This record gives sequence, structure tokens and C-alpha cells, in this order.
Amino acid sequence: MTHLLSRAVDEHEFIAYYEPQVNLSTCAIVGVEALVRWQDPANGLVSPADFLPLVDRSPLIHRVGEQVMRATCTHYIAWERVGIAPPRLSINIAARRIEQPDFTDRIETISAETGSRPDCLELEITESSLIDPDVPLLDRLAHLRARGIRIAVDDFGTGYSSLAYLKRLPLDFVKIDQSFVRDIEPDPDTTSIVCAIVEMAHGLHKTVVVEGVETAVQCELLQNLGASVAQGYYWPRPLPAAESEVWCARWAARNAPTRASSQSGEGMTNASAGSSNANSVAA
Ligand code: G
Ligand code: MN
Repeated sequence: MTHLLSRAVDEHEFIAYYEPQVNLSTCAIVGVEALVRWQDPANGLVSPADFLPLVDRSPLIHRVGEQVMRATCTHYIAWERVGIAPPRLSINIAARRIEQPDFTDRIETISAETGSRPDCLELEITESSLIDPDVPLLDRLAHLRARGIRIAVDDFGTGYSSLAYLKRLPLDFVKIDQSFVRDIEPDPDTTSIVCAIVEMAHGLHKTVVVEGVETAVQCELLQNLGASVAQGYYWPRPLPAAESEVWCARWAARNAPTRASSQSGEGMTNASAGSSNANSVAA
């Protein structure tokens, strides 16, 4: 398997699919998360669950991560050039990559070489890799943040951690893990947990993003709990770049008159690009 993965990197078979992030009050698309997939010529599209754990444990993680980030930034810049890019591009970063002493240089190099503005970039780092941050890690994140790059804690609530790290880390977004959303409807205890996470995140001046939203009921519950941004299969499913471009273009066309305010992630309405579902949660 490792030699297949190694060949896959050489052949640029790892590609990004894109999932929109939606403002729950305005229905505006405020960002897009890049999700890695393996386009295997022999087996078709391979889900990350079937290869990412292996890649994560191998030295290939650095090359895969950088290759996907570079391709993603290139897509985003192309969308920006024609005026259809959502305000933010979110990229998942594996724990082992932020441990690299030259991690910040590598990120800044890709940003510079692709022409991506740092203030459009968001790096998602899983909670489990942030639990016990050492000083170099804190410095790296602070450095990137000072450059304008946003930092999100991903899969929040699954790290079984002390919450002390939240005080120490330079973070912008708390992404509530999809496992909570799955249970929110039938289980009042889960609702209480999500409510507590939202309140805590807001108290710490972080924006809450909820992952894995699949139904209108979940959407409404989460909005009532005060979550600001959500993503999941309720909206267009993650799509490859060319198809994402279509919903980016539709979104941009619908929001053309309020494009200036869209940069702040506010003031946009009717951003149901590519989905009739999203209309049902319009404020
Ligand atoms: O760890 P992270 O949150 O980045 O993982 C996102 C993964 O979850 C991706 O592989 C993506 O395809 C998947 N995903 C995204 N939205 C949904 C959803 O609404 N439901 C489910 N079951 N999976 C989702
Ligand atoms: Mn993520």
C-alpha cells in the first residue's frame, strides 16, 4: 500500500474536493473547506478514511499535505481572478506537519508562490493535536496568525482534553465535531453539550462552525443555539474543483450587489448556490 501511495503523490493523484461553509443567519457561503480525496486510476475515488490514517503515519504526509494545499490555493486564486471565490479557503493540516520546525515557512512559501492572500486562508488543526501545545507550536501558530492566516480547532469535543489549551492557543474558529450534530435531534443531552460549547466559544471570542449538518431540523436547532456557521451534506456535497466552480459562480452572481459586505462574511442573502435545500434556512 505504501508504494501505491508514494506513486500516487508522484502522479499527483491526491486531489481536493470542496465543501461550502454557510452563515446560518444569512445563508451566505462564507468559506469553502478543501477535503482530500485519492483519485486512484485503478479503483476510482478513494475516501480519506481508507488512506489518510496510513498517509498520516508515513513521511508522505508532508508531500501530500503540501501538494493538496498548493493545488487548492491555485484553484482558489483562479476563482478569485474571475470574482467567484468565497471569502475564505479552509485547509486541513495534519498534526505531524505543524511539528516541523519550518512549518510556517512552508505555509508562507505556498501562499506566496500561489499568490494566495493570507487573510483568505484558514488552517484547520484537530483538537487532539493541540491538547498539550509546546512553546514552539504556540509560536508557529501566533506567527501565522500575525500574518493574517486564521486558525481553527477541528473536530472540537472529541479530544477528551482539558480545556486549558483554549486559553493558550491563538485561535479564530472552533469547529464542533459532526458526531454531536448527528445526535442533536434525538438527544437533549447532546443539545446541552453543543449549547455549552457555543457559549464557551463565544465567551472566548471565537467563531463557532458546526460540521456534518445534514437536515433542516439540525440546521434550525443549531441556529437557535447560536452557532454562526455550518457545513455538511445539507448543502452541496463536497465537489471537485470544476463542479465547485459552478456553485461558486452561482453564489457570486446571487450576491453581486452585496459583494463588498461579503468580504466580512456578513450581509449576504440567498446564497443557495447549487442547492435548493439551503433556501429553507434563509433568515
Ligand atoms: O476532520 P474533518 O472535519 O475535516 O472531516 C471532514 C470529513 O467529513 C470529510 O471527509 C467529509 O467528506 C466528511 N463530511 C463532510 N460533511 C459531512 C456530513 O454532513 N456528513 C457526513 N457523514 N460526513 C461529512
Ligand atoms: Mn476539517
